[in-house]
Amino acid sequence: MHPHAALIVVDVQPDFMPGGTLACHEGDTIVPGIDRLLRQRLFKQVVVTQDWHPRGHISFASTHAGKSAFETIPLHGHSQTLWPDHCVQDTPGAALHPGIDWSPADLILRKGSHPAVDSYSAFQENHGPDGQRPRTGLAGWLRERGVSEVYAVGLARDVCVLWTVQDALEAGFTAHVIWDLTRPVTPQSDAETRTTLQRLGIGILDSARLA
Ligand code: VGL
Ligand code: ZN
Repeated sequence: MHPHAALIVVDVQPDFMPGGTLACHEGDTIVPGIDRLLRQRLFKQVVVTQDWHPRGHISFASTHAGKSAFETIPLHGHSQTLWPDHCVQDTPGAALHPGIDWSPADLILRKGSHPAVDSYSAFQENHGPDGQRPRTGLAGWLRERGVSEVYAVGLARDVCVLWTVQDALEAGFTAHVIWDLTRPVTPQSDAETRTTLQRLGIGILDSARLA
């Protein structure tokens, strides 16, 4: 159906759902739709990302004495938002969500494992101590499999989904967000997210328009 397209399913994990430690607004409502989309087998490749932090990760507010979640600190020359502890390796909140049949996944990419560097995007980590953003290798992996176009779904719309499609574009892919299968961590961010995507030429579409 989409012979040169990959689907990237970003961070659909219990900690990002209502009741989780870093809940996205209505995050659970996208689970059935993503499951349905995976069953349709519309994409040449399916990549799934999994936020996967060690205990005491640099992005956790609890790691920094006197700091609260959602404050920002300077880190490696850039601004880092501090989050509640989330997606700690091998905890139930870090699992791939049990409401989805993950068997169509060709690649499960874990990110955020470096203790001192955060990682929002599937393509590159955030800035590290040397000021660089290390590549995950995903661009090469996709290219070697004939992919030129990516579609992103998952969480959070305003963080990891947004960073993933921006980096996809920069890596030379055509990029789209399947908007109805994403939810934000900050609901008030939606207008700004849309504007950013439109300005960059990243497509915004609904899942109903795919099949
Ligand atoms: C995410 C904040 C911290 C995300 C991950 O998946 O959007 N947001 N870690
Ligand atoms: Zn994280």
